[in-house]
Amino acid sequence: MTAPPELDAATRPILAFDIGGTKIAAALIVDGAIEERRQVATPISGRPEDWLAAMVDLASDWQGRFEAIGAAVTGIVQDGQWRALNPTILPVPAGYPLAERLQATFDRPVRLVNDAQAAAWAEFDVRSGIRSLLFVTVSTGIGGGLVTDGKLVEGTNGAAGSMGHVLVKPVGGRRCGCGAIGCIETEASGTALKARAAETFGDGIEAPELFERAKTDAKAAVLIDDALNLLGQALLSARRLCDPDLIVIGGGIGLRADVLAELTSICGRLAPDFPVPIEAARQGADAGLVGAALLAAGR
Ligand code: BMX
Ligand code: ZN
Repeated sequence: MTAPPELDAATRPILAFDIGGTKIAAALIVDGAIEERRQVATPISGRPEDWLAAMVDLASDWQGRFEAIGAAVTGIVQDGQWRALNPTILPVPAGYPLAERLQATFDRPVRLVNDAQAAAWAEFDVRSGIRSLLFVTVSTGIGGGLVTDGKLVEGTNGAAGSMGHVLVKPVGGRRCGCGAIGCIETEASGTALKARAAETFGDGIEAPELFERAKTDAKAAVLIDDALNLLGQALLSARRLCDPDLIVIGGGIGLRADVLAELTSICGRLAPDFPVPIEAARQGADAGLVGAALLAAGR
């Protein structure tokens, strides 16, 4: 009998996770394609053990069907350790050994990466003819990832591309959970829009409802306009710094057609010198999962 051929690294089935401020998603992924997918709301206890338990539960039907684990996480990853840049997005204890815990739990090799960096890698992989890309997610928080000369840039501290903490209102802005004043994340993320809506209309208005209101309510429209203008400026600063072939926008808010159109128009207006295309993430909300799987498969 001949032994089965060794699986090519790219075609190894991978168990992928995406741990965000709002949801934890899990998927079985082969060669960048999602075969099965599940998700739950991120437990709000703030205890990593509860997030880990949710991950075990999500993957319970897939025992023995994966060769490695890729996890895209909100926050910063350095040497397999995980921490928050902004603990109000997810209160990750500093230096949490997530890679070691996942390895001990699932008995498979683990690759950890920031969620937006993972998404940047997936969006780069799915396209041909480009060498660089800036990915920006506008979601619970605002994250970013950079691919330069065909390589994912993780940074000395795992924090490369941390778009959410580009300063847009250092004077008169809000204090961000990262400690600085006036980060774009405190002005234009889903969390920020909810907070700004609460200041004007009272509690309980989530970002999607604020966008709906803005169609008929001038005060809501001003809030949205201000947030998108600041976001456009942050995007332009990042674009100036990196000069990528392409900018890709993802996240629940970033994937809205009206948001993408507005950002394109702001960048075009403020920097007409050379156009950089801005596109929606082709892998939509799954870019982080796919990117983590590709990296875990060594691609
Ligand atoms: C925050 C930061 C980033 C993350 C971004 C988007 C934390 C916990 N997260 O800026 O690392 O990429 O939010 O995160 O500090 P998401 O949860 O909104 O996808
Ligand atoms: Zn910040």
